[in-house]
Amino acid sequence: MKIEKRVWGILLMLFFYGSAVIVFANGTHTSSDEKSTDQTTSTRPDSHAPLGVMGDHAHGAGELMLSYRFMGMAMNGLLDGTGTVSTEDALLHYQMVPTTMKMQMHSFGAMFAPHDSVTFMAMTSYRSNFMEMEGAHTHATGGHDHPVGHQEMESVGLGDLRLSALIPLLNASYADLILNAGVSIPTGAIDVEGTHGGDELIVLPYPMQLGSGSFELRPAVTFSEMNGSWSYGAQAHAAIPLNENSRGYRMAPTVGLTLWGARKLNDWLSISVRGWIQNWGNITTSVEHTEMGTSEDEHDHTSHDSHAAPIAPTQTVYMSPTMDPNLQGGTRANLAGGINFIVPDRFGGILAGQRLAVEFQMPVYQNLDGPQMALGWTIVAGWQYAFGLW
Ligand SMILES: [Cu+2]
Repeated sequence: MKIEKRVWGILLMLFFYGSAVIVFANGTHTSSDEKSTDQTTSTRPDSHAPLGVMGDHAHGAGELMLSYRFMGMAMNGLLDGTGTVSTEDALLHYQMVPTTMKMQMHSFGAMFAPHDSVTFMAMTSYRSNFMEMEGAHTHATGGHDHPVGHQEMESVGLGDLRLSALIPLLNASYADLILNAGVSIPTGAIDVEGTHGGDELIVLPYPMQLGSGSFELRPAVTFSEMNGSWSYGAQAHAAIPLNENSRGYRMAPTVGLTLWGARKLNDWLSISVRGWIQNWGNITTSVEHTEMGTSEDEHDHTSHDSHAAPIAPTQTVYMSPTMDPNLQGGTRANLAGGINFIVPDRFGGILAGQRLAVEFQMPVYQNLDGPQMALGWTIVAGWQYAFGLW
């Protein structure tokens, strides 16, 4: 009953949030004479932000945009603050330590503008996570055909569903200011299980789960401007989880700021440089002294001794840093280079307006509550196509 109440509370909040959006939409409704100028700029390759930026543009009335985006991400090694921590050092405190992680995400999106004053956007994703770990101990159970202590974990499935309303506050021929009122619906699993060596199934650690488990507000505001062959923009964004999820934890809010500049080389190609900084906090949990790997009901920690070496006095209650809710937060600054490509209008037909874009991202500063896995690099590649329904 208690959970039902909470769900109703969240729905109510979403309703008010939605109402506020509609009020905003109607409020900006009056300046619609300038809207037609949008058509003249929308065919520029750089009229869409670098691919890693979401919700950067709105559409004209009756326009539908479909998109597909692939993201590949690699993480390597551990950081505590800004300093690296070796696997060996981390194993003094944990039974299991992650060494590498690979993430892949296929995102499918649609944008639709019923009116110039509002564009709706929906995005869902299919994710796969793969993590390699080293163990401090050998297992008595399970047949290993790999080096002792080496473990692999995998999780695959649907991510969270993102819905948003984009409200152009300013829509001039050269500049746009867009308010993004977004929400995230927890369609991604947070109870994916795997093994950690033996035959015992455990719930995989936080970074391996596919969703946040919580309803989130995802507000953003984006400004972009064109100046001759150049364009630039800025976006501030946040993700605010609203409720504790079904496993008794809640992700911390994330805030971020991104700045980019792009240069149009001709009518079909632009290149971009982007920098951004992001900060996110640790996980709060109402389940005390519980390892991620074990269920919420009472768990005798010594049961690990059935297949593990005795826990050294320096060891924490968490089997791995990835399972400690207090080792999930951090700050990261990134630099990215990108290319936007569009088939120009002169080609006509269904080819005109087809967009392809790529962005390659590297962190330049990472300060993590650790030991926590360090981000290596990210690549985003995608396709977008907008067309008028009326
Ligand atoms: Cu779009």
